[in-house]
Amino acid sequence: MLSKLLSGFLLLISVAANAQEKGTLHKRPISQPLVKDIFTADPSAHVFNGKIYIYPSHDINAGIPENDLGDHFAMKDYHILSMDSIGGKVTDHGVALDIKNIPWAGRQLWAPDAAYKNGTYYLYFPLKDKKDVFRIGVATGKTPVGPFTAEKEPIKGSFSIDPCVFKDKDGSYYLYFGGIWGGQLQKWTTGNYDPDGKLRTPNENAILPRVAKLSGDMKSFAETPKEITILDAKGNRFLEADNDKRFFEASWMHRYNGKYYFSYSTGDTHKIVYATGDSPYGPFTYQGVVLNPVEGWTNHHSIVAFKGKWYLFYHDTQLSGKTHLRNVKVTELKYRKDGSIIPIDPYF
Ligand code: FUB
Repeated sequence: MLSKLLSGFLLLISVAANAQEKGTLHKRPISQPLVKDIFTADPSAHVFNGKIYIYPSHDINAGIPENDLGDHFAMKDYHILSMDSIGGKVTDHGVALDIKNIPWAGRQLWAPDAAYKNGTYYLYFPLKDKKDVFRIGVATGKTPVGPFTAEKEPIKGSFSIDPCVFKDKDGSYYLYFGGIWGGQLQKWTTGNYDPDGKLRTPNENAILPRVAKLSGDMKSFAETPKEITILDAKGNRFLEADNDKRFFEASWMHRYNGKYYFSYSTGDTHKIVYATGDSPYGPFTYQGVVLNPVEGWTNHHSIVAFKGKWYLFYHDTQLSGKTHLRNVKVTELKYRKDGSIIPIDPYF
C-alpha cells in the first residue's frame, strides 16, 4: 500500500516537472482581465477628476504573420477605459481615435499615453508614417475619453515608440519614449533615420531611451530629445548583453517620496524593471524588478497612485494565449520603507 502511494506521488512529481519544463503547468494569475469583449494592452493609467482612466492599445487579429519586428501588432484604433474604483465596474468608452482620421498614418497604432493641461486632454501615440517610420503623434480632446482630433503631422523631431508623458512638480511635462527591434530606436543612433541601423553587439553599450521636455502647447518638443542614462550600482552603463536589465521599450515615469522612478521593459527577458534618480532627465540607477514575466512575449505597464494606494497596470495573454491579443490588468504595488519596490509575480 505504502509503495503504491509512493509510486503515485513520484509519478505526480514527474508529470508536474515535465509540464513545468514544457511551460504547460497551469499558472494561476494574481488578477483578472479588466475587459473581456475586446483585447487591450499597454495600459497607461491616469487619475483625472477622481476617476481612473486607462489608455491602452486595442489589439486586433489582423491576420498578419508573427515576426520579430512585431508586424502582427497591426492595431487600428484606441478605446479608453475608465473605472471609479479599483475592482469596480470598467467602462469601455468606444473608439476615441481611429487610424483613418490621422492624416499622416501608415500602419500600427501602438502603446499610447495621455495628459491633461488647461482644459484639454492630450493623447500621445506611436504610429508608422507613410514611409513606414515610427513617429509620435498627438491628438486633443475636451474629455478624458475623447473623441480626439489628431494633429496634421507627427510631433516634429519625434521617432520610435511608446510615449510616456510625465508632469513634474513644477508643472513641466516630459515625454519619454523609445523601443528597440520593431520600435526602430536602433535606426536613430546618429540623430537621423538610418534604415540600415543595426542593434548593438553584445559587448557594446546598450541603446538608451529618450526624453524631451514638451513645449507649452504640448504639441512639440521644447528641446532636442536626450538619451536617458541608466547605470548599474557601480555607476557603469549596461551592455547590450545585459538584457535582463538594459532598456528595450515601454518607458514609464513616476515620483515617489521625492525620487524619480524610471521603469521599462527588458524585452527579450520579459521583465519590467526600474531605476531611480534625482531629476526627470536622470541619470537613473538600476534598482530591480517591478514585474516578473507575464504570459505572452511583451511586458508593458504603468504605475499610478489612487486613493492612498499605488497600483501597477499591466497586461498578459490570459484570454487568448496569443502574443498579439492581450488583456489589461491591475494589481496593487507596494514599496518597502527604503523606497524600493516589492517585485510582483503575476502568477501564484
Ligand atoms: O503594443 C505594441 C507594442 O508591444 C508596444 O508598443 C510595446 O511596448 C509592446 O507592448
